[in-house]
Amino acid sequence: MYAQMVQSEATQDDPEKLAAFQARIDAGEKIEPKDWMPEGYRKTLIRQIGQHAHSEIVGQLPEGNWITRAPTLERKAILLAKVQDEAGHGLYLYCAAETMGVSRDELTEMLLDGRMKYSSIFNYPTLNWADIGAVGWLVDGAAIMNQVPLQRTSFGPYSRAMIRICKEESFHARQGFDAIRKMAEGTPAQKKMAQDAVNRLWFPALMMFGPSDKDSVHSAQSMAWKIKINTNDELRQKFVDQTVPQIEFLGLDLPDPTIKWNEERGHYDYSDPDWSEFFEVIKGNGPCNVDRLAARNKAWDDGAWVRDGLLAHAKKKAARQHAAE
Ligand code: BYC
Repeated sequence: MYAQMVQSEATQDDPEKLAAFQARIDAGEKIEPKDWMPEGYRKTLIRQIGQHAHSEIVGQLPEGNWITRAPTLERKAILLAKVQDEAGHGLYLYCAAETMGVSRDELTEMLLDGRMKYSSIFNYPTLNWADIGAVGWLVDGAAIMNQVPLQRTSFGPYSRAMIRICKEESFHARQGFDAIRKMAEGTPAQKKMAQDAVNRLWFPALMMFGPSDKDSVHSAQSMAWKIKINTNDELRQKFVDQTVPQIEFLGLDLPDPTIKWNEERGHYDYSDPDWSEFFEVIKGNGPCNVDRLAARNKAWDDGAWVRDGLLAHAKKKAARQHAAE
């Protein structure tokens, strides 16, 4: 049932109820879990919040890989805290999705068997320490650009989760910028590593905002429902405008030679990522898709005894309480 739920917004709802619902959205009201909502609204939120939760969880893998190899104790403590925060973000988001009537186990199963997606960015490898700085700065920076407007999303539990998440994401982006700045100001070899990380992660970071507006299937309906506040291209442009001066501040070369300030538009011109690569990555054919899903499947299987034990304990406790009543 939920497999179908994450596929399409198209449903048949009572036109009067639909109109009243849209009026609430247009008036800026928050929709809460027990309120009436179109099935398409519910499906879209389960798809988006679920995908977002999975991204937070899978996003721990490329960074977690570097905890044991952080260059100093301070960097290790910071990275450890960041990776733990991502787990917490996943949990807030799974809880928000659960209010829509889908369980966390169902969502997890859909991730594990490939029916649900997670952000394309996490299918790229983190090859060295400079990549960890670049991930914090560019990837969390892109995530913040997307997530700050989502604090105003129309669904109450999602909006409230985003408020907490955004506070922590700001710290994540700052620690990433600080790590990459240290490398950019370091030895020629360190500066070269920083440049290489920016060159490799720039276009994958741009892909995080989704396909261009002309190819985005869900944007129009999601914006009408105020699930999304901005289009994919609007946010991508904001990210470019914010990040180019930061690259220049670091004394690094721009990763895309076509980047140029456009006086007339008041924005930087830039090149789009290779969209055929993006669509391959989200189909499962990126550099790390197989490894990421294998790691999540292994973690799920290895944790089965813990879940079984907890469930057995809860059942026993409930039976004891029942007998005492
Ligand atoms: N990766 O019609 P569209 C983070 C899919 S950061 C994979 O524009 P929509 C973190 C899309 O799902 C990342 N798939 O879709 C940071 C749809 O396919 P389905 C998490 C993508 O939903 C640091 C199809 O392409 N953030 O967690 O209107 C450390 C057509 O796209 C991507 C969020 O998830 C992509 N990049 O807009 C740790 C933010 N882009 O579902 C963790 C919330 C598109 O029909 N999500 N697709 O099969 C959103 O804002 C929106 O879902 C998107 C896409 C902007 C991503």
